[in-house]
Amino acid sequence: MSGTVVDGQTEPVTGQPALTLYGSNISYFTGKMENYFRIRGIPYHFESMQFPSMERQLKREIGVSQMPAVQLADGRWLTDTTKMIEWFESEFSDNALMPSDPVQAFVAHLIEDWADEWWWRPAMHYRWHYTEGARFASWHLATELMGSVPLPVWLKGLLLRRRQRRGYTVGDGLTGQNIPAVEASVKRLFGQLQGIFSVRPYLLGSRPSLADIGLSGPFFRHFALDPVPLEILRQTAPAVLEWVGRLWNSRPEDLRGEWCSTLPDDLLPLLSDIGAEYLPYLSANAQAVNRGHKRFDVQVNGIEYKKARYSQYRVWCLEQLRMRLLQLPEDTRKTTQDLLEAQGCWSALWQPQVLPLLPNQEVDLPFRATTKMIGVNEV
Ligand SMILES: N[C@@H](CCC(=O)N[C@@H](CS)C(=O)NCC(=O)O)C(=O)O
Repeated sequence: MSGTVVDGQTEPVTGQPALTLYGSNISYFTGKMENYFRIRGIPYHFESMQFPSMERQLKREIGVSQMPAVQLADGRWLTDTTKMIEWFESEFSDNALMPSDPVQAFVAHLIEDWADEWWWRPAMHYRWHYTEGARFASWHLATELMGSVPLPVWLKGLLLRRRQRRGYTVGDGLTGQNIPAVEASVKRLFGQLQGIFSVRPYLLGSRPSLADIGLSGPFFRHFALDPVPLEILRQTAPAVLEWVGRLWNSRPEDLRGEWCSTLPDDLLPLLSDIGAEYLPYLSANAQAVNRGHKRFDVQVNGIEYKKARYSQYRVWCLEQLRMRLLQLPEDTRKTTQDLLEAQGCWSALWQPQVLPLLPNQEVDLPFRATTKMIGVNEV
């Protein structure tokens, strides 16, 4: 599947497109990157990644096999949505995706990171646990990405379902016992966002920010696409569905709206969930990596994840959050610390004190990754 997207319209591929976005049109991080390109008005040509044929090329060009990957017109390859967005943003002089208030700017980075890393598991759960979602997604991916594999589509679908469950759902900490609580946490998020998008169009004002782009990852190609969470959204959080469409339809002109003057109170429950769930998980992951454990049990906010997969990449995510805090000017750092402390987001950020990073881990992003988000094929 391919097409050139210019100004929100899909057009037949006629001329030489500026850059190529390789991925899948039902992928979490590909969808996030597309939302970014559209908001910035960056034209791109979409190509579905082909497996297994592209795997070697991806490892050669970007160090790992993951999606999306971007190839620039000059032939260079890029990976990792967070660092790609940062790189493209450095080409603009207006810093238009970041709120002018540095405390809110830090919160935007924190929300992006949380959206990328924490909502991945529940998004994968809703897709691959329920037959309805798993049938849809496995048929789609088998035909979109694995057309050259000489096996019947039903068998490719079966292999995909097994791979995704082993790698990302029951193989990454979900159990019959914790699924109801994990689903309840997703519904709580839907409710919180329903409240926010009922009173303003985007998370931090009347214009989209990096925080909205981050949350488009779990929402655009998962919660608002997969049958089970989509029905929950329709019934309980239609303002969130409106936001998904609004963001997808946002253009560079929409970057002229207003920011909220101070951090809105309705974002505080999101921060306190980050402090109760995501940051303790990040810290437990770093401790597991420190001890050389590839699997670990972790209890956060009353939910026990069993044999969750370690992630070397997420050790780096924690380091990035610390670095962003330490880079703030002293008075802003103090205000941000007060805010984070009040929402229970402070102490987990600093544990363990020394992070088990690999030598030069991720320093070459967005051109080259050291690690994948999760070692999906590792036993
Ligand atoms: N940190 C990366 C994560 C990319 C990622 O993990 N993408 C998923 C698909 S949406 C993937 O390629 N997984 C690799 C696999 O399943 O082998 C980013 O921001 O781009």
